[in-house]
Amino acid sequence: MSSNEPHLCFRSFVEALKADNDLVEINDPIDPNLEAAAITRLVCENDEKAPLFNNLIGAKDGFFRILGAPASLRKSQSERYGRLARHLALPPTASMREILDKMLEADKLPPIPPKIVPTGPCKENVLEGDQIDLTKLPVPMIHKSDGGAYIQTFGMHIVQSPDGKWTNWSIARAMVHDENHLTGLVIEPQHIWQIHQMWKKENRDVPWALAFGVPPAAIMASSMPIPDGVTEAEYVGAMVGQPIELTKCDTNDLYVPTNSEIVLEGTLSIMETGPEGPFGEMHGYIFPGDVHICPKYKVNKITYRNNAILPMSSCGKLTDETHTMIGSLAAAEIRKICQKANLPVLDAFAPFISQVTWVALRIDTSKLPSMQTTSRELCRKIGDLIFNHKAGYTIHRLVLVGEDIDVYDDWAVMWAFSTRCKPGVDEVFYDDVRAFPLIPYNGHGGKKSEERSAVRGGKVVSDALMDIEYTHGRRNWEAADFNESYPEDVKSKVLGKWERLGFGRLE
Ligand code: 4VP
Repeated sequence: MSSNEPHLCFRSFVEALKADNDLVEINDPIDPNLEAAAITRLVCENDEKAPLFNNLIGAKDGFFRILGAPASLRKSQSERYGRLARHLALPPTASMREILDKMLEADKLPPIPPKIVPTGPCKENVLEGDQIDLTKLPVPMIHKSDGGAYIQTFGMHIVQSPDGKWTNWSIARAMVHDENHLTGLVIEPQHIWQIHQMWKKENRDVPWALAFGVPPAAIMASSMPIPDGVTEAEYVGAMVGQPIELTKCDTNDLYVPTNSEIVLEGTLSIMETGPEGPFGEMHGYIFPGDVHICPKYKVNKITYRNNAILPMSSCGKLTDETHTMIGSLAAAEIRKICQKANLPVLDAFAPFISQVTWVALRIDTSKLPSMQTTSRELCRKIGDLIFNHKAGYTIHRLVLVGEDIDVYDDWAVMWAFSTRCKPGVDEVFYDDVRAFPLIPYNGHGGKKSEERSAVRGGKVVSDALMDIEYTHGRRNWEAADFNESYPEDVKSKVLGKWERLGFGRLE
C-alpha cells in the first residue's frame, strides 16, 4: 500500500484539499509577521477554505510556505468536517461520530509497528551549524501580543522514555527563542512532561525531534489523549492498517515520518529555561505581557522537503484546530473510558459553543431503571472517573443528556442543559481535582476568593436527565419544535411547498 495517500502524506493532503475546492493558493507576497495569521484567523471565523501561502516575505529560496487552518471547518453543512475526514481517509461527508470512531478503532486493534526506511523526502535539504538561524526564517507571528513567533502550533514533538519503550508523539506550542532555540509549554500531566520528568531523574537532556507536515493521521493521534505508555506510531499504524514509514534522525536515535515537510532535530533541556508566551490560546484570549519561564529546546539540525510547507493554527475564538481536534478527541477518549468502566454512555462531544470546556455525554437511559441508581450516584461515578483521568484534564463540565439529545449539535446540548439541569441542585462539584490552567477563569482568575487555585478544582457534573429517565428509562415529553410537534403528513405537506411559498432552501 502506498504511503502517498492524503492521510499518510501531508503534501498529498494539501493536493486533496485543492481537489476538494477547499484550498485558496495565495501567490501574492504575504508577511509572516501577522498578515498570514490574520488571513487564517478570518478564515477560521468564517469557515473559509484553507489558505496556502506560497510566497512568504523573507522566505529564502522558498523556505518555507505555510498552510493555515489545516483542520478547521468547512462552510458546507454536509462537508463540515471534510478537512478532518481527509486526515483519516474518510469521505468528506463523514460525520463527527464517524471521525471519532475511526480515531478510537485502533484501541481495539493489534498495534502495527512503523517501517524504517533509510531516507526520504524530509532529507532533501539540510541546514546545520551556522546555517541554522530560526530568527531568519519566515516564522509566523500569530497574534500581535504573542511573546514570540510561534513556529510550533501544528507540528509533532517526538520524544522517547529513557528505556526506549515508549515513543510519544504530541502537539505542544513552542516559539522561537533565539537563532537555535525554542521555548515551549511542557506542562503536567501531558506526556511530553511525563517523559521530560523521566530524563530529569537521569540527569540527561531529552533527545527530541519536531516534525512539521507529518502524515495527517499521525497529527490527529498526536492531539488525542491516548493512554500513558502507548506509542503513537503503533496506534496510528493500527488505525490506518499499515506501518507508518519512519527515517532516523541524523543527530540522535529518534525516528521521524519520512515524508515530513520540515524536521528540527535536537534536545529538550532539563535545566535551561527561557521566557515563553503569552500566546493567543484555544479559549480565545491573550493576556499581553503574561510571560512564563519554560524549558528550552535546542535545534542542532534542520532538514526539509523541497518547497516545504509549515502547517499553522491561528488559534483563538471559534473555530480552529484547538477546538475541532483538542476538544473532539478528548471527548472521544472520555467516551471510551466511560464505556470500558461499564457506564451507560452512548456518545460524547465537546460542544464548540462551550469553547470545548464541556463534554456532553449521551446516556443510554434504557439502562437506568435496572441500574437502580440515583442522579447523585451516577454523577459521582462519572465525575470520579473522568476528572481523575488525564483524558478529562481540559474539561471542566460534564453534561449528562438523554437519548433525544444529539451531542454533536451545540444547540441541542444547550437546550437540555438550560432547561433540565437545575443549577446547583442537579450538579455535583469537584473542588479537588486537576484544573486546566489555560482557561482564563483558572490561570487568570485573580483574587475573587481566597481559596481560588489556578490548578485545582472548579469542575462539575451537570445532570440534564429528568427523573422519569431514571425511573422508567424513557421521556414523557415532546419537543415543541417542527420535528416533534407535527404529524408526518403535515410536515411533508409543509416541506413540499416550502420554497414555493417564498422561503429559502433548507440545508
Ligand atoms: C490540551 C492541553 C493544552 C495545553 C496547552 C495548550 O497550549 C493547549 C492545549
